[in-house]
Amino acid sequence: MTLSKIVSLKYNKTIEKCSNEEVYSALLDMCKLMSEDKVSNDGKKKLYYISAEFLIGKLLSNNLINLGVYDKVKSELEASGKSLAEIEEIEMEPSLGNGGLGRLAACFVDSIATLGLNGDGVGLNYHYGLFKQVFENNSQKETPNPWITEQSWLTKTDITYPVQFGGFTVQSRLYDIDVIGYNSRTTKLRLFDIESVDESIVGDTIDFNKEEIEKNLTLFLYPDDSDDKGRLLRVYQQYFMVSNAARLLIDEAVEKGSNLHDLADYATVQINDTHPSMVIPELIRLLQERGILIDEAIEIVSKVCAYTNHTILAEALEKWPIHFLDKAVPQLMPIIRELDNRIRVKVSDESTYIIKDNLVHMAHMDIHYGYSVNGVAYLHTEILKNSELNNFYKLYPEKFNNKTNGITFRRWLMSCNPQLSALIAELIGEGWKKDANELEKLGNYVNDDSVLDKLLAVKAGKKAELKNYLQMKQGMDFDENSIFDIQVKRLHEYKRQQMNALYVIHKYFEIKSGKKPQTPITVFFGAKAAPAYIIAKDIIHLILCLQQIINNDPEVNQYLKVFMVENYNVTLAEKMIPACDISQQISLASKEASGTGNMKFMLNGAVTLGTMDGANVEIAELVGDDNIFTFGEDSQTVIDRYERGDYKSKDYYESNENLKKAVDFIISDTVKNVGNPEKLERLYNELLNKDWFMTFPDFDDYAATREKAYEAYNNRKEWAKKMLVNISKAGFFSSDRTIEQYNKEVWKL
Ligand code: 26V
Repeated sequence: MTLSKIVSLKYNKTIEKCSNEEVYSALLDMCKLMSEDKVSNDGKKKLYYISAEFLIGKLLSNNLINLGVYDKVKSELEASGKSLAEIEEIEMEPSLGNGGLGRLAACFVDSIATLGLNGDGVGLNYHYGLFKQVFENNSQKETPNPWITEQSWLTKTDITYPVQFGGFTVQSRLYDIDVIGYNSRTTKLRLFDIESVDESIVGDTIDFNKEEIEKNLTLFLYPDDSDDKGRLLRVYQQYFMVSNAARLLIDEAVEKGSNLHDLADYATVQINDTHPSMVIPELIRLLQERGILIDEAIEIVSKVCAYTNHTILAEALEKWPIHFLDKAVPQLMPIIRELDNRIRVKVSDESTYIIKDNLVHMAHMDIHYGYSVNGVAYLHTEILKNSELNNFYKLYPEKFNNKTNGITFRRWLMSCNPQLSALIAELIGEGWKKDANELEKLGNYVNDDSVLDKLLAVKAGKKAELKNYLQMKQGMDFDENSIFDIQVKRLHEYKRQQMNALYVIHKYFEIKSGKKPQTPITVFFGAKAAPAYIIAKDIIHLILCLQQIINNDPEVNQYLKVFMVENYNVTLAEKMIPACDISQQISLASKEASGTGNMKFMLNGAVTLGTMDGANVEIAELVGDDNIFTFGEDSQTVIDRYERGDYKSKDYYESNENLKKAVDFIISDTVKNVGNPEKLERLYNELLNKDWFMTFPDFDDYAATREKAYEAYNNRKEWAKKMLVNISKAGFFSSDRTIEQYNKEVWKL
């Protein structure tokens, strides 16, 4: 049915006469109707991709593209004086994820649907999602981010389960979101909620009573976990998620004819990081309830569950105190103890035990009782095998495998960059939309001047678009012909936004002393810091102070500007990434498991400035040395340095004049005058006395390499070649490839 038909049935008027809100609502109806006509795979064995996060972003454009009606709808709207871009503004972005892990899950369900696999995403329906970031006095403040509007992509189902906690029971309710695959099939994102959720306990801030579980359970994603009450709430959330998922899985298997003894023929579970790990004891418990003896229940579950590790940072590997689990989910503790005891009998290496010092090590349970353990990039998996999880690798070498992450090209090229998509299609046809490897054909054009010019023109267009957008939305003003140098990702010390900021200070001094860049530079940051992560918030504070100082200094601001966008999210990513010239991927080598932003930038013709970390290593190998700027110590050097424990940042500070000057600037009167001295001094001391993620040893190489990149940008033709090579080699990073590998080597659907 056409849009005008739906509009006329729904409102009894023409599109022209409708408000944007009415058109949006009609478009929602249209997509839902059209997706009913698509088939979903109903094969015997089904994947349950359980994840605490699905950072799906806005769905309208993406769904229109995947339904194959984007262009048609766009022109139909234009003919009626409406703009699809304006209508998109009405949709709220569901903020159901923190960053890479959640966005990866969203790309994966898109690919699962597109490839027509039998698999659903299963998670939670947080009403306020992650917080919304606002800046006040050059600092981050967190406010609630409601996203569920009266009419939304959520469909209420009649599936509901009682979920028992220590001392009380809540009733769940399942909501579905259709995940529409490209031109083919659909699948579902299944989000559980509690019936008794109460939004009214939240005011203007993200503080709320963390003990009223029956009201607050699904209000926020990872509520502030700095105190015990917040951490305990997270345990309740996790159990609620997996208990529902496990029951859904069992019900669906039984309906298809499983006698539960053969459950592994009907279901496989991917545990996305350790957040859903309790699904293992919960499934065992449910099978026992249905009359299966513990030995067999364990054996069955061990054939169903597979685990993905997304980080080597020790502080991010979940370990729950036994007394938490005893309080929240007492029915699981005897099973977890039994699982631990069986390992203690079998295995002599105590470091692999599940319960140690009254803590339950969730990842250990996953590895012992799952059939697959995977890392998310080549280097990451090697580090897991050879260092972080080496003791487990020695026990179960056959369980370990790598699945380098990927991104969906539907959202991260076709939807966010239709101009580049059109140019690509003009050159190599449409085949790449189904098989991303066909992008390689672009390699034939690296010496074609007219193609290179067109590519530069597309980039210039996207830069102008971003300028207009940020001017309108965030009041920013900058030169669209400057170099757009972008670092957008969660704020974490290991990602080293602080090193980027130190370089900006260094550049500011250079310009002041008369050394001006040939092409002006605009440095963009975008990042949320966890509400309780003090130093991360101090880094944001420094960047916002630099923004105020540099952008208002007439001696400098024609050559250098700095911006930190407010509330960086998927919607902003879709505008910033296509406009980027230089993609900053500067984590301390060994610390970034993969990164997926790096892939999105490359696909949109940005050139990477990065360390040999995560998937950067694979990008570097694919594009070759001429088409990437790498710097910094390698992962082994870093790992060895941690092992020796002899890193002293002060030594570098004292022997490096440029670095010292930049670091000292943090506590200069210039910065203190626009900032908060306490925060600035805290950050200064942290760098000088700790610098745990070793920004100082890499600083000189980083600065020199960055200069090289800026220099290279000035040769426009050579730069355009680098852009084209990056795009042509990006095919490997399609999430369709990743999902095909998971299916072939792990799930076997
Ligand atoms: C979580 C936490 C929580 C406590 C404080 C410190 C901390 C640090 C990091 C994390 C991240 C946990 C898992 C995660 O999001 N990993 C990301 O997963 C992406 C998808 O695989 C991957 O591309 C990123 O490199 C990886 O950081």
